[in-house]
Amino acid sequence: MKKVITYGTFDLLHWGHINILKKAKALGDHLTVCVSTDEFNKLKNKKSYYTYEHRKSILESIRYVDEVVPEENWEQKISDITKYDIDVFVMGNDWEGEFDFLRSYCEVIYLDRTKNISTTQIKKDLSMIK
Ligand code: C2G
Repeated sequence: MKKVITYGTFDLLHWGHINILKKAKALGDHLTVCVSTDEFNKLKNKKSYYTYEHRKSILESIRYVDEVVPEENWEQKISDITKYDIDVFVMGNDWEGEFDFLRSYCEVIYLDRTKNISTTQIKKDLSMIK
């Protein structure tokens, strides 16, 4: 069984997230999503609207997602690849090159981001509504 993993906050889930999850799953037979905890988001200078538990339950409802586990720090990726027996690591290409060090452990694939959608843009647009 070819296992794929991807990482992210996945806040205010949108079709850009769905696109990458769909494409990531298509690269194998099983997709693990490592979703950032609220504490780790602080390290990423991100404040998510939905809590970790809610973001996890939303991701678990997606047909392309087989397993959702916590991302608690920047250093866990190498051990995750062993722990979850991963064959393919996938990230959007805003991360192009950042995770090439993982190539000695598994395949590393960067996928094109979906244009014209982001959680930041959603928050900005919504803040304009009086
Ligand atoms: N994404 C995308 N298209 C968008 C928006 C996001 O393909 N329009 C992808 C990102 O490239 C990322 C994934 O969706 O691969 C999750 O996006 P975020 O939740 O913003 O993830 P990020 O904060 O970049 O966290 O250790 C890695 C980090 O946890 C990544």
